[in-house]
Amino acid sequence: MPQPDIHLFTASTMNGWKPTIFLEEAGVDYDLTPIDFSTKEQKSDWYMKLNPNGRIPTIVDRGNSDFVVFESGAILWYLAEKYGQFLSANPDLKSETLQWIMFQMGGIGPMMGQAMYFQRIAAPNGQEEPFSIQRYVDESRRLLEVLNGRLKGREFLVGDSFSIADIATYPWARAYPWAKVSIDGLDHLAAWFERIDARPGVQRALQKPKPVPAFWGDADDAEFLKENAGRFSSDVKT
Ligand SMILES: N[C@@H](CCC(=O)N[C@@H](CS)C(=O)NCC(=O)O)C(=O)O
Repeated sequence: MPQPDIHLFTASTMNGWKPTIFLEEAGVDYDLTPIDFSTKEQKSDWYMKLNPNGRIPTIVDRGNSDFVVFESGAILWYLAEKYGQFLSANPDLKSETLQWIMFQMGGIGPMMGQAMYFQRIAAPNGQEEPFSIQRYVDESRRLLEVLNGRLKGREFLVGDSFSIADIATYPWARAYPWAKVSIDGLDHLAAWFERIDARPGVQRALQKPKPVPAFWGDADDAEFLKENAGRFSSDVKT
């Protein structure tokens, strides 16, 4: 049996699930190697040769001379071009898709990531920073309001079909309970969550390498809370 083209290195986090969602939704065969944060595998010499940033995700394309792609937005773009899925060929729609990906990569991800860090890692370790928490929760809420406005009268972020803009944005925005950001009154956003939650490819992806119900507010997982807060003692951020 030939090996699949795509070898994905990832973990169960918001950035980590983006390529997994693409590959499951596209129905593409791939190998997945889980990266273990507890042993700081993402900072190991072998991994940092693939990803100089020492973070997940990364892909290696065996079908393209082992070409390596890091940065989750660039990975989605690469996969969309390779497989001709989830990115319109129409130049304007393509530009809109990339605009919403940039909005996620520069806004939703970093701001919600900091809201999570200060509440889920710093605070349980005695570094309670109300000003920082307020700043990042407020900015995250503002960004979710932008998404809500965009989704008014639309099923998806761009055009009339599921795209890599939805894939990039969903794991972060959907983790609003973990970031403790309210979505009260954001009905278009809530309806979009329901639509994406229901997709079988998304559901399969969120099980890999392992499910984390605490992100979606489904479970009060004391063991996970403790393990997550333990990241304070290292330089692992999200
Ligand atoms: N901009 C990068 C961010 C990647 C990132 O921050 N990944 C986190 C998981 S969501 C990570 O690997 N954290 C481990 C660490 O900080 O060492 C991307 O989008 O790929």
